[in-house]
Amino acid sequence: MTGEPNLIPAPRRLVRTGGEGPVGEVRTSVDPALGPEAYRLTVSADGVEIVGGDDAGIHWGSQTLRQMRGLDAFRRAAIGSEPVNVPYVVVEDAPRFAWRGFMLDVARHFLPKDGVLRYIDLLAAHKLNVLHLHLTDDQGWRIEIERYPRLTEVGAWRPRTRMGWGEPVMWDERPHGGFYSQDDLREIVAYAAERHVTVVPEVDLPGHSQAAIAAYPELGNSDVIDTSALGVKTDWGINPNVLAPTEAMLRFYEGVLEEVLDIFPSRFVHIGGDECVKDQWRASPTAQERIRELGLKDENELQSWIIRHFDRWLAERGRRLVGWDEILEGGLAEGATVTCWRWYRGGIAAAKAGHDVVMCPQQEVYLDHVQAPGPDEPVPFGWVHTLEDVYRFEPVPPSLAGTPEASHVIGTQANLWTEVVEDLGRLDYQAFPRLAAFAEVAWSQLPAPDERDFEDFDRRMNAAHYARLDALGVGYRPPSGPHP
Ligand code: TNX
Repeated sequence: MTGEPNLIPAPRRLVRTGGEGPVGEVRTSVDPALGPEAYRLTVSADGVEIVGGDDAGIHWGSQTLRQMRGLDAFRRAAIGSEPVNVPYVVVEDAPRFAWRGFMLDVARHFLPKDGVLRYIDLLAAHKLNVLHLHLTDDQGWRIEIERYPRLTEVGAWRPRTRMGWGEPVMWDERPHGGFYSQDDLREIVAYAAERHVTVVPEVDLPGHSQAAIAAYPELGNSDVIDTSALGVKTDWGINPNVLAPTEAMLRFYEGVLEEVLDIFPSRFVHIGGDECVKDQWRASPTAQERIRELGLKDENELQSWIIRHFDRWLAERGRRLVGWDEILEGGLAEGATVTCWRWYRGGIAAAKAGHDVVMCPQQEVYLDHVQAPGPDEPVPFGWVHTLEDVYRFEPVPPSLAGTPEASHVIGTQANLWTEVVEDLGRLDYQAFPRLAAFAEVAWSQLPAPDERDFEDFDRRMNAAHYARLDALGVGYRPPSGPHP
């Protein structure tokens, strides 16, 4: 007997029709009536058939079948010699959200291309379909821009790195760096597309830009500080060294974005917008002059002026701007979509104003945060988000649920910042198993948080899914807790 399929994420409907048989050739077809990304998987004595609402639907159906085929379907090389039987079933399935994302910060710690490709495989295996790549930050610039070579010659490298966030302050005294060539990124985009994953690039501005300023000091507020003395940042936190709000800066970033658009076909392009400290703009005669010239009220409106510029610029090129929820301050740009990270508030306001929103609150789905209370987690950072907490995360807050504006919540995303995630081992440990719970939240139609059957999810994890992650070679946090 093959037992229960124990699928993750849980499908809408699964009926066992009795019996089981080997998987031969899989017949596939498209029936648009099923809807985007939906599929119907039928396994019977007649063989296996997957009907998708589109090609993505067929792909997600094949991921479900893969789970039913057993562990060899997750290994790099099969070790079983017996053909496995799969149970006869009819599975009908469709995603709850169109944007089921994972944000990976490759700026704080660079993740070489192979690691990114591996994560694309892991996302696809969990029916997640957006990889948001955070490509630039104070601590590193990771995307080759041909017209501005110093961005990676200078901005991709730092001499040492602060270890952890807390006291005592410690440094690893090791050079760190790296970047993706444009060919690397094209390969990543194509690999993702084959797996129905869209790569959404992020170039963070006007805050979180010190690596760019280190490369091109004229981008910073040189009338306030000596920007030529700034290096790539080696420690963490909110940083006062931000871009100067000048026409020259806008032209520079248009040049950057032109190359970004050429590499990434994604409709959505993320321009950051988070945590831009306005102190230098307050002190800068150039910035103050700009505020007067443009007839703006304050520095928030000045940030908004920058974001609106790129909103229009992207729209003219058939793309849509995405930004963190700080872009609401000073007025939300007309076409903007918001990734809401500071609880739900900005997302609710944006949805009520008719903007699309991706919910990724820091209080719920920040996978850099610890996953258990107590002193034993290897990287003691952030609030506690246990596996159960993530399983009970609800992307649509009560004040939007049931209203027409709820349809503006186009999706949800788990974010993994990498200040304290320095290699693939740590990345796996922080991401899994929580990303499996998140995938179920993003895909499945789950009841309200309090009514969710976490025990059932946990049972499916223990009965089947941890073994799949083992077969995939994922170094997840063991359910028994970290190694001493
Ligand atoms: C806040 S979330 C940030 C990041 C940090 C993260 C650490 C967001 C848009 N900004 O720069 O890495 O907290 O959890």
